Amino acid sequence: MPDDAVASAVRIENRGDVALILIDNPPVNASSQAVRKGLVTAIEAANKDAAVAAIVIACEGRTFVAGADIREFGKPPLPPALPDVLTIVEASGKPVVAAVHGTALGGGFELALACHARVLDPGAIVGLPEVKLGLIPGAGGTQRLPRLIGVRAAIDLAASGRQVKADEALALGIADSLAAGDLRDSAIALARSLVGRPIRRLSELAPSPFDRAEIDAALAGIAQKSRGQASPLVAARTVLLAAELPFAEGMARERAAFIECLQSDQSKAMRYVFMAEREAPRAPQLEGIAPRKVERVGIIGAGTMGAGIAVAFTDGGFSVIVVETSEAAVEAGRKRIAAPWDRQLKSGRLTASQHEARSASVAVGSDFAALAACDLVVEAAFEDMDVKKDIFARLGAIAKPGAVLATNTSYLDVGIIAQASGRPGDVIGLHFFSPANVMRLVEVVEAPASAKDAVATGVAVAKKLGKIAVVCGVCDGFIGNRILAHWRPIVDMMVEDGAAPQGVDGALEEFGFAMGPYAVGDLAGLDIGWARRKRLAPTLNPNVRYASTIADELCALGRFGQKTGAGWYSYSGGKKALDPLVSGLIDKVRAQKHREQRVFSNDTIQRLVRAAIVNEGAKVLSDGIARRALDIDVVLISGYGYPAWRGGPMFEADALGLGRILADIEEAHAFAGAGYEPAPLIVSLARADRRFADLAPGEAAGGQ
Ligand code: 3H9
Repeated sequence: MPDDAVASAVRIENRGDVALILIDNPPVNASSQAVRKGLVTAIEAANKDAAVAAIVIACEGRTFVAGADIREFGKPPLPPALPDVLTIVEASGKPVVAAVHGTALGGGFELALACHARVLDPGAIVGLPEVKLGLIPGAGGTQRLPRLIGVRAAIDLAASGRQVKADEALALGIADSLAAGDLRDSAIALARSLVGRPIRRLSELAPSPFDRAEIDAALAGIAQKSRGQASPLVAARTVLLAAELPFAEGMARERAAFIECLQSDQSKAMRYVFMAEREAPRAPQLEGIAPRKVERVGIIGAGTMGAGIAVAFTDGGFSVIVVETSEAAVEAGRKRIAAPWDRQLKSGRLTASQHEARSASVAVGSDFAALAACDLVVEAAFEDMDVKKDIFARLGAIAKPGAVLATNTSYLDVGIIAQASGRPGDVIGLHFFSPANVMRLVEVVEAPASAKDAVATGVAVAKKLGKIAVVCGVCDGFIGNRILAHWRPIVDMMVEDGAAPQGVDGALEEFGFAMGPYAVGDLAGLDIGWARRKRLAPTLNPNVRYASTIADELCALGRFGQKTGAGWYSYSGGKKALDPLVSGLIDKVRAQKHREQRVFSNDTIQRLVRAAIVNEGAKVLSDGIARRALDIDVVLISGYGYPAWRGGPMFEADALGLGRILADIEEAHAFAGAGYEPAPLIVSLARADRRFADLAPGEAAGGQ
């Protein structure tokens, strides 16, 4: 490592008798090797300098150190190791104060904990997000934090990875103070005030006493909530060691556990997901394309989706106009849009003035012509082709030149909708997921005639909303719903052939999905799928097994899921329960269809579902609907609850070996019949011993 790289990453500016150590390692000041080396040099120099009485560590740019450098993981270790660097920081004979702005995460937060006091900018955030990378804090976080805020609170932070805002950090005792004015000035003043007083090193403190039964209950809760992910429980147990072992021994145990996690398949998968989420919006076909400017956004429809989209855009800082068809719908829409902000006001997540500002940024009315002033219009009307064609014909006529016109359809052909507008170059799909103000995924649909800069605008806008954009082509269901529509019937077939819906839910929750498909169906509303099945009924392939009879009969009884108090489960009093009516109905359909009954193990359910997902994923790739396997992984994880610790279906298939997945696909085909034939892409990759990740963007498309 050249000296000038170290010098540019960390420098000292003397402010009177205080040495201000400045870390400057864009974009997020990760603690890369140059930073680690520079910190050691700077701390040693400041300690040797007789003119220096105290030290402040601060960062240039947008944030304090946001963690260890993720790109260094998986490579041979580059000395000095961060824990050793932090030992040197903490051992400083002169008081060291951290001046924290932006996000002090992981190793960055651990650096702040190795300092003798912490001043936070009021907008700062701290946290230990290592578990989200399949890791645990590995630079003293598990041992210093419980000594500062107690074992229970430290377990909560280390096992959840949640971010803590400055106010809470102050209340927990993480921050000594919040900066009232200039952060560095505040930190310098605090550092001066510590001169001549005993230095408070967290490693020398003992954690305060705690209730062991409460901790045991917390550990049990973490194990259950992790759904197969290992690191949260490892993080929690390692924090607990702080109460049982001397600091040095705790540190050694933390290091060993960190390394074990680092080498685990789960961490490799989660680090891939971190990078894939950042790579997804960089669609190769959009390289160098500048998005159009968007300030004012129109939304057509204020139902559940439209209202959620309106909230998302308003929260994202856009000025929003929502158009409905009648005064009654306008009124209902206004209420729907205000509801999440009202809740946030009540819980203190929004101040009264923020609440007022949000409400003032969105206008709900019934004048379609108001959309003429918008730079982007998102249509979220009823999911019906004729309705959408009519809207786009009107929109095409009134929208200003250059405005991007987007449909939020989840299945319909965006190309046909685009043609109806008379200006198909301006039309894209923006497929939000429900609730749109919460879910992070947006599929940006590129129709055949969509202009590249219209698509780039969809991506840029999604980023501004804090969402993950994945660009995809037009087909029935795009990436996510197409894959869902493919694997979902398999579990219905299993239920017809002997599995119980709750058994399937249990198996897939054990696999790591947040909820099983039947519980999800009840939550989302079974009527949506029913309407789609009725729409597609005339085009059904008679050779493909139809396994939705039970669902159809539930819907015919008005059991649409939670919203009607009953679906696959019953929900009297809001509590999910098994319903004998459902098992009776299943028995009836099984008897009518004369299906031979068999037992489905959890393993069989999990393998066949994964095989169906990967198989359709391969077809999505070879049809050019997704250009890269990572797009499919990101969609399945962020939109459909595929466990992130598995890395997504395509990553997992690569990791397990496509030969093994192909065997599962063949088993799924033997079970489910026509429509489940192995994708030619998988067969050819498995034969050539290649992986999805080996494919260059778009290479799979048209290659069959
Ligand atoms: C750790 O600390 C382990 C220790 O306990 C023990 C060690 C021994 N490293 O997200 P963005 C890049 S584990 C390298 O788009 P934002 C990112 O890839 C770590 N690179 O910005 C992207 O690059 P590109 C614990 C990193 O403003 C660019 O920075 N820390 C790292 O939306 C911008 O990122 C974490 O897990 C990194 N650590 O969000 C924090 N972080 O443009 C992870 C970011 O080339 N980071 N990059 O694609 C974050 O949560 C967000 O990046 C942050 C900024 C909130 C900081």
